[in-house]
Amino acid sequence: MPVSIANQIVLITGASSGIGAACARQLAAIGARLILAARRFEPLQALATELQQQHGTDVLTVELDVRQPEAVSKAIQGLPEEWRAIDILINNAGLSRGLDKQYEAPLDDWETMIDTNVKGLLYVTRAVVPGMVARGRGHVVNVGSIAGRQTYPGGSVYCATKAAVRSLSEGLKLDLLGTPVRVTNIDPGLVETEFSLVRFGGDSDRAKGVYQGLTPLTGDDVADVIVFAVTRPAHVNISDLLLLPTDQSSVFHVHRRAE
Ligand code: NDP
Ligand code: 8X3
Repeated sequence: MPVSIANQIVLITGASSGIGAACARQLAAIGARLILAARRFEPLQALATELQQQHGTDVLTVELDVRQPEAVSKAIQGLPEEWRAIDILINNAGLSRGLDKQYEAPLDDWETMIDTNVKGLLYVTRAVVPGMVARGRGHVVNVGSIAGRQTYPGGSVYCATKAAVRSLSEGLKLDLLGTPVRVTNIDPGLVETEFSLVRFGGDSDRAKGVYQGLTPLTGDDVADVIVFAVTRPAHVNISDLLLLPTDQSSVFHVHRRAE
């Protein structure tokens, strides 16, 4: 049976679109209080207004670039008193840039992916988890990827960042042993969001091609599973999840129908 998380404080990074926004909608529907963080403030505000109108959700929006360690620390430490006791952290902010060969890719793409997906996730974890340990409650959900389990051509740095997320989830769970704080790593396969649009620098035709002929996961499909993980009883830790579309078996095996 699910445990209620009504009135619990959930911080979602990368809440301005895709999986993060879907998590926000589902968590609002079950009464959570939400801190929504991302770089783009307008979509965050629009989402906050939607959730306030639809569910009466208590929402705080935070314009934040997770690549900036001082800004992250300041944002968490500077939260209004009534928002400080974060119960659930969803480390979802992340991105891919390009699909270039390892020996040809622009260095800047690597910096962006490593700084966001690995270092950014670490900065937020480092800022939030000590409070969870001190309060004796908390749950961290790290959004990895199937790309962290299998490397594909042109994806080696993105894949490496997601393999790192998997290691960081494992390491955090080890370091938190003896505390009640839980850690969940979730590795989705193909999810149709803004992810491919960002990867291909706004080329929408190329982005659409990624999902052509198959039925990909939606942000809501991933949010469903995250909500399941965070609503288990306190003694249950869902540690590791691989979530694929039925039309996908591995990064290399995707069933596409002729359209
Ligand atoms: P989207 O592009 O739709 O969402 C990515 C989110 O990350 C946006 O809200 C974006 O907000 C935020 N973000 C990116 N960089 C930063 C930053 N420096 N600081 C703060 N926020 C940032 O893609 P998805 O929803 O698909 O991606 C969410 C997560 O899921 C990512 O970690 C991705 O790697 C992972 N994933 C995605 C899969 C897919 O197929 N789509 C599959 C497996 C995992 P903003 O631009 O406003 O900052
Ligand atoms: C996103 C899924 O396979 O496009 O992490 O890398 S994939």
